Amino acid sequence: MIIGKDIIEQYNKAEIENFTADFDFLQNKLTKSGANVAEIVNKIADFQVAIPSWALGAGGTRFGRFSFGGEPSSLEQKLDDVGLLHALTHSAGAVSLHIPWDIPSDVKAIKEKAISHGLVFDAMNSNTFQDQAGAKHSYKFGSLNAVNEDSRAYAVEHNKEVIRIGKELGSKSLTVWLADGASFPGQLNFQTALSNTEKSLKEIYAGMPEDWKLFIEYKPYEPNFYSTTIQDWGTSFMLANACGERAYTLVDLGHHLPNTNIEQIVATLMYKGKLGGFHFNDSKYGDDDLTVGSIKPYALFLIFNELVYGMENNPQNPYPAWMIDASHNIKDPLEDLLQSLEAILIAYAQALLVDQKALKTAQLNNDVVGAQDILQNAYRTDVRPLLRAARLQTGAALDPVAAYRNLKVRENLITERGLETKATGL
Ligand SMILES: [Mn+2]
Repeated sequence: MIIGKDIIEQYNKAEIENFTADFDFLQNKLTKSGANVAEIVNKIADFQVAIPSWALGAGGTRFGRFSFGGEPSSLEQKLDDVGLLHALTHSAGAVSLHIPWDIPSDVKAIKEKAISHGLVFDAMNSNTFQDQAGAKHSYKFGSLNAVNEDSRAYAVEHNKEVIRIGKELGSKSLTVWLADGASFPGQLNFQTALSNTEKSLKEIYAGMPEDWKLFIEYKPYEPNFYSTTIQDWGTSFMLANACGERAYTLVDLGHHLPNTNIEQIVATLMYKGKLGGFHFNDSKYGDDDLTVGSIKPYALFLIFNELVYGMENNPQNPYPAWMIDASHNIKDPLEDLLQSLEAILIAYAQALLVDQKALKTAQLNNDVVGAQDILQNAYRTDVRPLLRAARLQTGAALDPVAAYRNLKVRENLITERGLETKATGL
């Protein structure tokens, strides 16, 4: 299924009157307070978030998986799904592939397919957290950190293969997330595990083309429950520094223990020029992989406030690679991703509204009440008309979820692909 511009235009016509009234009201209000509305709308329109290929099918838990029909069963179909999201929002202009789930059989055709949907290939993801059929060596007791030299070399070689495939597609970065760790005390020597990991990452880094970046992701626990070799941002930061200039830390919102001050981590990394990638999701307890903004929208805003500050004040930090990393166990994944994109742009728009000059003055005067008010004034603004203005500008749907339902996208996908299809992935 392809959603053409004309269909969206037609759909928007019915919504335009309500939109104009809301937008005019907000624009007047913001302009009076000194905000440059046109500039903010342009920034929202420009913001692009990569969709991971594994988020387009039903996700499962340790206990079960419930599919819902029309899932993409090939790389081509995954690109088509991301194409649908991009047509509806114009904010999902990139896809993040996972090897070995997404090895293209015809690179040229895949590239053409991506171009036809206006998509680029964002970071490539390697997989050393499970053994594939016919694997020569096992990752059961670790990959880049493994005691077993063969497993380690096998994992390094896999990452090099991912780089080769990514290079053909035009990707410019590799994300490494490791499940490596121990479930029981005594199982691993911490120092040996860390040193093995550093050595392996350096080998992978050395195998990257000159214009590539390496993103090192961290996570405190799961699948291992006693220790994880790259457990926190500090370990990732240390390893990135050991690798070199083009190695960075990747922050995944779900990869923190409850109540961790993620906005402070973001600020610290950007100050040091080492925040390379960012994965969006939300959670109540751990790595819950829930829809962005569904549990802690204020925390998301505070994080975006630091991201916006960093993008404006830290030229030493590259523009971060944004990706949604969530799992969709009971919602239609495409609707869930549309909700996540909306939540990301809302938090971004709110952060763009923060009066940075006034905030600095409040901080210099130790005006704690004033500082809080400045942040919360921005957070409590209903910025949705700004998102709609950006969508109108780019030819996206004013209300993407409503348009998705109106156009019966899922029903169409089920007709095209059948009820029993199953996406590769987790
Ligand atoms: Mn992640």
